[in-house]
Amino acid sequence: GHESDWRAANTIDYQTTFTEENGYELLFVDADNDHTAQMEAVRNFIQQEVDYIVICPVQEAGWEVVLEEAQDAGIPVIIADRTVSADPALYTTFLGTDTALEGETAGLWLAEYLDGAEANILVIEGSVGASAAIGRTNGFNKIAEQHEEWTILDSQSGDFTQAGGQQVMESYLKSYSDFNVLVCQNDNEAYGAMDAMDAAGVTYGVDGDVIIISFDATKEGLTRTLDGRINCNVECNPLQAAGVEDIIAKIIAGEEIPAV
Ligand code: GZL
Repeated sequence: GHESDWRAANTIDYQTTFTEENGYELLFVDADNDHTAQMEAVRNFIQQEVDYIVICPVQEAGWEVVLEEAQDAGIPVIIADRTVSADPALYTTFLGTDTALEGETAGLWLAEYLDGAEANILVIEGSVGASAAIGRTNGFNKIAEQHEEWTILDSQSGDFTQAGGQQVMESYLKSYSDFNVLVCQNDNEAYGAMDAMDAAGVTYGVDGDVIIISFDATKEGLTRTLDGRINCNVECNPLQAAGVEDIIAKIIAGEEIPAV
């Protein structure tokens, strides 16, 4: 896709790693955050008899059939960035971050920052069905459940986009006036939410009324964290192509590949 700055960095990383001068022919498809388009792209790769297929799955569900087709065609599949719910026997390995740990990290940071104070929390989730959104939600909720002084008022998807973050925040501002924490599951959603709060005169950040927690720690996200507009930004490294390249080298060398 091209939903976020993180995704753009991830894409550039693949395109600058799997180059002709490095000995590769890269067939790259931007499926525009669409699961059906991703499955179609994988089927086309199988038809073209590629050597390896790398999938950054928009959603975790619905991959069993096309993974079986790739396996039947004898093409190793590497699942990258987000996980799939399919049986791990259907693909070579997964390489990506632990988004549940990222969610927990955000919760633990908030607990320390609030030091027992009450929290009325709004959440802008990532794309529906994406393991990154599910992981961050579950991880954060694991900590939230330990704090009876915290209330999660609402949790809706902003699809990891700036427009989505703004739309959800505009809707929240119509329904909620007593929130003091906003969790955005990526930086681009946070930028959109900030635009909405600016327009409504709601203050945020270290000197504002609303604590903002974000994920990705992109360059712009870090800038807004360092200047205090975002209170906490949980890192998620988009530079995964070298790890994928290592896995391919191991496959070529006939080495054992760990499942994760
Ligand atoms: C996380 C990745 C997420 C980023 C978003 O591993 O899947 O997708 O957090 C991106 O910015 O859209």
